[in-house]
Amino acid sequence: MTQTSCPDRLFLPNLTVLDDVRLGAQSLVSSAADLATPSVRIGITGLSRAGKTVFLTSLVHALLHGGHLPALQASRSGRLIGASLTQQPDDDVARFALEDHVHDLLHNRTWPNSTRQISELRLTLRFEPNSALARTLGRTSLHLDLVDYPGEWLLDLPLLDQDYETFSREALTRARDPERKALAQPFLDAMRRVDGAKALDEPQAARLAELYTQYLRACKESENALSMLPPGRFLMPGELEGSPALTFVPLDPPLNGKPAKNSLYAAMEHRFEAYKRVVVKPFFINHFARLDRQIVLVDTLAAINAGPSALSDLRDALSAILSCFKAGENSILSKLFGPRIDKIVFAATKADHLHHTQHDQLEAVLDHLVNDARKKALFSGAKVETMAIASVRATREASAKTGNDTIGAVAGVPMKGETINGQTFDGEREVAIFPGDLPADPAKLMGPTAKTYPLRFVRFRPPKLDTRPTAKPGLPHIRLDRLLQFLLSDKLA
Ligand SMILES: Nc1nc2c(ncn2[C@@H]2O[C@H](COP(=O)(O)OP(=O)(O)OP(=O)(O)O)[C@@H](O)[C@H]2O)c(=O)[nH]1
Ligand SMILES: [Mg+2]
Repeated sequence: MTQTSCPDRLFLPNLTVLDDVRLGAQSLVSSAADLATPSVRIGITGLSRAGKTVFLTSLVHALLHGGHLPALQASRSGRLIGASLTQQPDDDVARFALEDHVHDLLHNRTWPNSTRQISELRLTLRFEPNSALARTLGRTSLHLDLVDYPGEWLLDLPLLDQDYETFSREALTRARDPERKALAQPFLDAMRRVDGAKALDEPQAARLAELYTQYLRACKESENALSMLPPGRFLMPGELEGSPALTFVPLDPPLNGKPAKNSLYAAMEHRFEAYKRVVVKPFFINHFARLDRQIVLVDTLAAINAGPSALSDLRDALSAILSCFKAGENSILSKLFGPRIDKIVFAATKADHLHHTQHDQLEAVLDHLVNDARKKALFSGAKVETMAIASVRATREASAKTGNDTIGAVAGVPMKGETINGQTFDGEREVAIFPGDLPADPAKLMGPTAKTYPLRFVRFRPPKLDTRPTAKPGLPHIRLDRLLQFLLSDKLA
């Protein structure tokens, strides 16, 4: 595990003074509510398929059902008395479908589908405080507010700080990158055939948007597992399915100065600004600007497996996203005028795909990935920790002898249809897999001389639970308790 603290600095995306006042007012309201039962709003941040929904399900399930959490001091010492689901703070947000996800994991042994809309859950913990002051004040409960959303939408947050010209330049540079060019070609060809200075032609704009969406989808599905794919609603539109808000694309700036108001370029610029104002900003203000603590889940293994370009793409995406959050130590003033995120955990998810002897290397790769953001001081004095976790441990460890050496393997039931070395699995049979070794130096995975370290990697089914009365309750996991200890120990003191 690696701990860091960064120099003090405040980061805000492009919000107006009015937005800040609104946020300050929201903070005042929650500060007043704090006097009764304090609440911690925890952001579960992660790109699509990073493991947010599984994480949230497993975490809440463990706290509700007295799961095995020995590294969480309050749980180990018996001070954590219980947990219950209580009325969520926002009436206009769907409730997280906890029961459905638990049922799928436990009884069907299937993973949840990709998340299509935002949802929320409030979990109230009851505990016996350590400190005499907390006991005197009767501080014996803590609300945890947790939000789940489609990972693609996260990629929209960096747009808040961009104008249309910057968005277009960056998006088109990426589209022309050798890694992406073949996938972007139909869109780039169509774009070359239009003149942004000419009058808007609605079917033409719709066709361009369709080609642009197809390009983003192809990047997501490609073996390169690319991450930087804004605008997020193009891939996961939610309630905006078919809406004109999604009919804009990046365009090269017109050669002859500012185009006329009725031009294609001006229309695209207008729609981009509308998308930011109507879609991205409310999402940010309502769900992210009020976060107290943050868990950033990263599917590091998928990116390692896809190779150096996927890793550098992921690093850029993380850096861009993290620059949108306010981080730093909370003071009374900052609490009144918009609280900052004072603790961030970076977690490499799905660590159960590797033998535990490889977990340090996995953490080192994640550490390397977020180093860029750290150098830019994006964490601003917040306490930061990096760890390798599995929200639901789908494997057990095994070892195999090769000559005089013993190698660490993992055993589990690969999902139906998964293949490895030409062998296709039926979703029932357990197999042991030696996933391969990660390099001791993560720099070998990224940078100009980097190479791909392919792992033998299959998706495992969720585990079959031990139903004997002596079995530990809850879903098996790796370091979920350590993560909670880092995140909540002070709140449960
Ligand atoms: N073995 C293992 N697989 C996991 C774990 N967590 C997630 N997965 C796998 O990763 C996939 C994605 O997990 P989700 O929790 O749905 O990811 P998400 O971040 O919510 O994705 P979106 O909803 O698309 O944004 C799952 O379908 C599983 O295949 C884990 O702890 N162990
Ligand atoms: Mg999800």
